[in-house]
Amino acid sequence: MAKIALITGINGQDGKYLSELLIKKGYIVHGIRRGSPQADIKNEKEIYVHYSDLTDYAELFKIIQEVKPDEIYNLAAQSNVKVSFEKPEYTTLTNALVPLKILEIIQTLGLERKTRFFQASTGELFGNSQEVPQRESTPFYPKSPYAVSKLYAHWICVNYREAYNIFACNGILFNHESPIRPENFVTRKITKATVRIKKGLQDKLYLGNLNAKRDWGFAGDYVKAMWLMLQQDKPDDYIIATGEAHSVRELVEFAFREVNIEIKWEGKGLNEVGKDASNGRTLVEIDPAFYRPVEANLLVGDPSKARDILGWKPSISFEELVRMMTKNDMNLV
Ligand code: F7E
Repeated sequence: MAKIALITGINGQDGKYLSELLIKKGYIVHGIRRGSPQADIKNEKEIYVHYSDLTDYAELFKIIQEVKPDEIYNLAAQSNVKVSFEKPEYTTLTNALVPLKILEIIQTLGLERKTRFFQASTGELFGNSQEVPQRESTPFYPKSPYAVSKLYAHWICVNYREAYNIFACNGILFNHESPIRPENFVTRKITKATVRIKKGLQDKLYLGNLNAKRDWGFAGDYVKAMWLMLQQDKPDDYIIATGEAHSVRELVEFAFREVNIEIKWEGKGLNEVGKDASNGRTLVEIDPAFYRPVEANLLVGDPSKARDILGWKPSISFEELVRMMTKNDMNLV
């Protein structure tokens, strides 16, 4: 019999990649999203879409009671770190309490033996951590309301696993991107801007902290790890990352190179600019509006445990990822 999966955040980047993967594997896929039934999403015909706000407990209860999924993937979140400083309470309600509600519903409905639960945890939990690269054993030190909300989600998942024997797993996901990444994340903001600048549709790209280093992988690889975690004999938590760190500055250089522009940096701090090396035109400037009140400087994960136990490894390098995204934006613009 086909397995049944329920995905929250079905219309987000990861929801789209994961639903495609599960449909290929023969799953019956249900998804939850906000909005109204008139809105359209890719794959809609193959997915049973439930339109619901996840903060509505009664509705969430009814959906899980009706679907009785074999696997639940909690991918819905207020996932933007910068926005979490402006909307800390909303971020907490969505990111921390929704996984708690799902775990409570699994238990209340007596689905502990049937339903396996995946929680999209995050490399942001490590925030200010001094250990590089970060492992499953590295102490957490969250640096944003987003990361603090995800810390609660992470631990409630561990707690319900230990207390009630629920098959619950945290995927500690480092940054993962794709051509469908929204523009309020730095990768897509940069790839789209380089293409628009190249085509004369935009003058400059304004960015915040160029020195932050992140571990950027391909979302299509990361959803495979989510699925693998739920197929094991035992539930556990795994870091999903590439193991390679790059700065935002390098990301800018790589993306411009894809459109044959070499960037030369001049100045310091807020006055630093990125110029087209061939003609001296300023293409990148700093706008302090994109700075965060505090942030993690260097996040890079060690995916050895996922490699050894899940047999998972990333298939796409940083350079290939930037190329894939820039090429896609070239076709779109
Ligand atoms: O920022 C810097 C910014 O917003 C990356 C989410 O998926 O991954 C993501 O969180 C870096 C940061 O992602 C701009 O300060 C500079 O250092 O693309 P981002 P994020 O905050 O790392 C983690 C693992 C998650 O769990 C999250 O849900 O880029 N940066 N200038 C900028 N960032 C943005 N967005 N815009 C800028 O102009």
